[in-house]
Amino acid sequence: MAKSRVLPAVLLTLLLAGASAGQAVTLVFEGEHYTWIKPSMRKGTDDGASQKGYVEIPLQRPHGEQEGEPFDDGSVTFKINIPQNGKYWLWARTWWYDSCGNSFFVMVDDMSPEIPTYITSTKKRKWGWVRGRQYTLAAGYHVIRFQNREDGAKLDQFLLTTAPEKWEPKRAYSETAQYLWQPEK
Ligand SMILES: [Ca+2]
Repeated sequence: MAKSRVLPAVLLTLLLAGASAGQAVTLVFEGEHYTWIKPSMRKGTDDGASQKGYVEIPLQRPHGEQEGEPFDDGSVTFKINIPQNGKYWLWARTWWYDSCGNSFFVMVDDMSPEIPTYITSTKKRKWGWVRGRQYTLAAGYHVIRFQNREDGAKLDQFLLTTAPEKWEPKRAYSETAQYLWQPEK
């Protein structure tokens, strides 16, 4: 009897795990493969970054040592094609200079919101993932912008995923360039 009870429980767990993994949609974009860029945002290279490329708000001299207004509105903007309706968590793979160089404004579709949201974390001077907000996105084209909030902030990749809130990215992932809008040639 014990055997027959255990087996269905294991099968059910496997089926549930398979179902949730199979349904999650994850889109991965390289920061340096932006659609549009506005200085002072610029490209950089680093062996620790996926495809050895990133974009950054370069350090200023003097570097801002206090929280204040950004010195410009440099940004990268991505036009992407969401394949299916869903609630997508935004994650960004970033490198921060210090606690006054550890954030980007993030705008989704509304490029001049009254209160823009931003991403930040305390992880400094190494590449790592930062979670942003969850967005409800309909299938079709959307624009996402990362904009200067503090100098010394770098963006390697970002991803959008319908995986559950508890899921965390662990490394850099292969780019899903098919979801990035391409201008007609
Ligand atoms: Ca990259």
